[in-house]
Amino acid sequence: MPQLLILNGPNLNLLGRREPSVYGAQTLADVEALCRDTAVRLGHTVECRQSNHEGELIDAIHAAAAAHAAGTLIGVVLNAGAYTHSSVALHDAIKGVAVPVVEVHISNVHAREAFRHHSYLSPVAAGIVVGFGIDGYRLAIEGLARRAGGA
Ligand code: CA2
Repeated sequence: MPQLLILNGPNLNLLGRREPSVYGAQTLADVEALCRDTAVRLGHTVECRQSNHEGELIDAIHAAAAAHAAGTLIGVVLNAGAYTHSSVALHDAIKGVAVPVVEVHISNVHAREAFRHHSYLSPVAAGIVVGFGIDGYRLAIEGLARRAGGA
């Protein structure tokens, strides 16, 4: 497995196609290109995945944890989309493993509807980046690289 896993959750495949005033005009492909460029600049390899299914996100975190335990993966950048606000299962998955997971949100969830203010993931995340647009993914990757001692 590559050294960084970028994991995007439900509906993030729709980025750039609707609600540009909230999420910007850039697509998921643009997000993934930004992540690849950032990782390469820092000397890391990266895998980008997107799933609309909670169980697939959990499986990906388990696989990342195994790679981290084997010393090949430094961390996960996770935008869990709306599962952020609902998923005890994702909370448990992250809590149960040692791999650092950085929670990212493109929008400032705290400036939006009240139901977006609570995150089940924040208490078990290694760090949180919120409201910087897609640049938040770059910041999260830089944070993980620095945490791993490589940048
Ligand atoms: O701000 C973020 O990154 C979010 O994680 C995006 C989620 C939302 O449920 C979270 O509260 C905050 C939504 C995913 C993207 O949904 C789209 C829907 C239509 C068009 C474009 C994106």
